[in-house]
Order: sequence, then C-alpha cells, then structure tokens
Amino acid sequence: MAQPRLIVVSNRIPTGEAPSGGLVVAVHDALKACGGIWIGSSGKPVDTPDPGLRTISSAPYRRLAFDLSHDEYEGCYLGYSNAVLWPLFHHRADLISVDPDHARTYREVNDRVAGLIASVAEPDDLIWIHDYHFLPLAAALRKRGLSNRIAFFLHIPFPTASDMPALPEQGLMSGWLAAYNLVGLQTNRDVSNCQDFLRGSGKVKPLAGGVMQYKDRHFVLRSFPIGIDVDSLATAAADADTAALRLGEGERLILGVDRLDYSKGLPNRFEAFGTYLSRRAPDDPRATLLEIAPPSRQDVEAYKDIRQELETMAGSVNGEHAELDWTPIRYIRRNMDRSLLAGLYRRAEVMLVTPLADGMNLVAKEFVAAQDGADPGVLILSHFAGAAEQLDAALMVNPYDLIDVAKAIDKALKMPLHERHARYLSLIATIREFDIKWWTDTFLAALQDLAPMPAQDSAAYEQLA
Ligand code: GDG
Repeated sequence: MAQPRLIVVSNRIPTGEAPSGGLVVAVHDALKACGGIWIGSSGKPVDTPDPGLRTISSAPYRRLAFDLSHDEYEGCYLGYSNAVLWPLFHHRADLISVDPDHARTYREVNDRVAGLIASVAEPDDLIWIHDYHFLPLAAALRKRGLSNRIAFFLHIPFPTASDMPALPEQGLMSGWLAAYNLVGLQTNRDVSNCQDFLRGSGKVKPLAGGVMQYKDRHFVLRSFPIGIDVDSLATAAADADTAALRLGEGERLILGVDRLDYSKGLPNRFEAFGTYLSRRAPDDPRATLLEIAPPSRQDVEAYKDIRQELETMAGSVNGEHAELDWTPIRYIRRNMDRSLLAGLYRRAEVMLVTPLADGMNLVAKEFVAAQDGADPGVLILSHFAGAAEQLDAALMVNPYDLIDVAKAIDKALKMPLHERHARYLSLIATIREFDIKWWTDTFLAALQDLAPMPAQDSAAYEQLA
C-alpha cells in the first residue's frame, strides 16, 4: 500500500540544518520516508506576525513556521498551555492560574493554526498533532470540513478524573479528543485515567479494544510509550571525553539530568540525598551528586520559585556535609552539550530519576543506553515516571519518601556486579525493543489502519473549536 503523505504539527520545529534529539530525529525520519510537511511555531513572539506560513526549508520535506503575536504567546503558550494545562496534567492543580482571556486565546490560536493547516492539507494526508498546546486542533480542522485521519499524541501524563474538574474547559475536553481518529498516550495508567474521565463525562462510551464511542462516531485511545535512538546514544556515550569532570580518589558519581521544572521533584531529590549523607557510615566511600538542570519557561510564575528553592537546598546540604576536599552536590544550571551528557551518563554509577509526575522520562532510557554492558550503573526510578511501567528492573522509589530514596542510593552504590548486570540486561532489552523507530512505526501504522472520519455537520464543532 502506498504511504500517504504526513503532516506533523508540534509547538516548535527545529530551525537548524541537522536535527538532533530523539523525537525530532524520529519525526524527521518519518517525514523523509513518507514525504510531507512539519508545521510549528517559530518560537519567540514577534511584533508584526506573518499571517501565513513561512517556509523554513523545502527538502527533503517542507518545514513551515507560523508566528505568534505577543498576546498569543502570552495567552496561549505561557498562560493556558504552561500555567493551566501543564500543572493540571502533572497533578498540580494548586499551581494553575485560571484566566478566561488565556483560555480564549488558546482556542483562537488553535483555530488560526487549523486554518493554516487546512490551506496546505490534501484529503489523503495523515495529520499527526503533538502535545497539550493543540488539544482542540482536530475539532477546529473538522469544523473546516477536513475528514483526514488525524492523530494526537500527548507527551505528558493524562490527569486523573479527580484533577480534571479544576479545568474550567473540562466540559469541552471529550469533544476535543473525540475529533481525533487516534489519541495516543504514554502509558496504560494514562489510558485508564483518560477512560475514567471520558466515561465520567457521560459523553463517551468505551467499547472493546481501545475503541471509544462519541455520539455516532468512534475514535481509538491507546498507549504508545515513546522510546529513544539507542545506538546513537550508545555511540555518543562511548566516544565522549569527560576528563574535565574530576572526582577525588574512590569518589562515586551520582547523576541527575532534568529540565528545571517542578514536576521533576528536584528539591525532594536534594533533600533525599542529604538524608543519605546523614545516614551514611563513616567508612562508606564519598558520593557526589552532579545535577544538570537547564532552566525552562522562566516567564511562567511557578518556575521562578523552584530555582531559588533548589539553590537554597543545595547550599544547605553542602553546608552541612561538605569537607575541604569534597562538595557533595554539584549543580549546573546550564544546557550541556549532548555528547558530553551522553559521556556523563556512562560515567555515572547511579542515575537519579525521581520526578513527582512525568509522561515518560527519556533521561532514564538514555542512561541505560549509555552504559558499558560489562560494568553497568544503576538506575533509581520514581514510580511516578511513565518509564516505570516498562523499566521495572530499575530500583523503584517513592520520591516523596526521603528515607526510601536514601536507602535506594545506598543499595545502588553497594550493588554487586552480578545484580547490576542482571538488571541492566532486562532494562536494555526493553529499551531496544521499544525504541523510537518502534514508536513512530507503530503509531503511524495504527493511524493508517483507521478509516477517515466522515465529514460531519460542522456546526457540531463550532462550539468546541
Ligand atoms: C516531555 C515529557 C517525555 C536535558 N538536559 C539537557 C538535555 N536534556 C535532554 C535529555 C532528554 C530531554 O532533554 C528531556 O526529556 P524528558 O523525557 O526527560 O523530559 P521533558 O523535556 O519534560 O519531555 C516527558 C518527553 O516529552 C518525550 O515524550 O518523556 O515525560 O515531559 O532527551 O537528554 N540535552 C542537552 N543538554 C542538556 O543539558 N543536550
């Protein structure tokens, strides 16, 4: 069967010549194979936005960007996407900042972007929309009469049915999702949360095999855990030069790598490491926690406090436990070169991945891919990372329980080679089987299997989009 053309929509598109990073490369490969178009925002807001799509490149597929005005960026991106949906979907309804103007701008931007997509889409194109910035996009496309096969993939967790009432627009959510042919989530836990919500909305009836009935039409809800490009990470890790990182004689390396985000549980991690240091036996070797946490979304209010909190916490742990020749926490608040990062994964004996909520967490998978199979390090993983559903051979922890994490650090540092090896073999087999190619292939095959959605009365979509 001929491959239909693919249109991918994501918040950002890579602007450079050579795309890097797992998802970007995977989408790039899929677009190269099917031919098609990648549409995304140009990033920062501009004073006089171009009303149309701007071509960034045309080969081997087209990359088209749309501009956001300052009001659109503030209301849609900072306001609704990152100060309402992101906290709510990460179970932090206490951090949401509700503003009806932001919700309206979010819907208006989605409607405008739908118009831009409709101007380039052809009837047989597969349309693949990424993430929470674009929940109403399919409804806005259907409103314009598009019957294409349209899929949505949510990279972050789906909220629980008890979190959802904090969203003033929750009444629209089932209609937004039902306008897609396929809704992909990271984990089975997300699918079950989404099903609970849809059932509770009274508008959607789950049928067998992930099929959902909404009014007189159907859509499919399934999990597709995202993976990584194992070989490229492993090669980068083996080739990297990390000599600049100097540790004392016998000093052990524990690593953390996260965007600076409250969902990643960084203060808990620093505190748990402090607890480990307090409980450590005097003759245990020294362990240093190297935390790399590049800042993100600094324009959103809730992100301002976390940096302050973390720096205070690092100072307090170091003040209590440092020696003249040892600083237990080294904290780098900067973006690190990808190959150096891969080398650090390989050098670390323990990796701490302790989010309070996370769609998947690619860092956990990258760490395993970077290991030397003959002498692998140990992954400590939060139950609340999506990756926990697949990577149960890691040392699983409750990030809220400081003593649990402290004990896991101690166990990881003392783990004999045969146990490290057995755990590594189980982890790497899963990561290899469900890699990034598996993810794009499986997702697109599932979408291609579905029938286009018959054009409906566009008035039904007017209230949603
Ligand atoms: C969202 C979901 C889901 C980090 N620091 C540096 C750096 N990184 C790279 C890592 C990794 C990526 O950024 C982070 O990915 P995560 O999956 O850990 O987290 P989010 O950014 O929150 O991503 C998440 C993901 O989407 C995919 O679906 O797993 O749950 O929240 O690749 O290596 N890269 C470089 N320098 C750094 O300092 N070069």
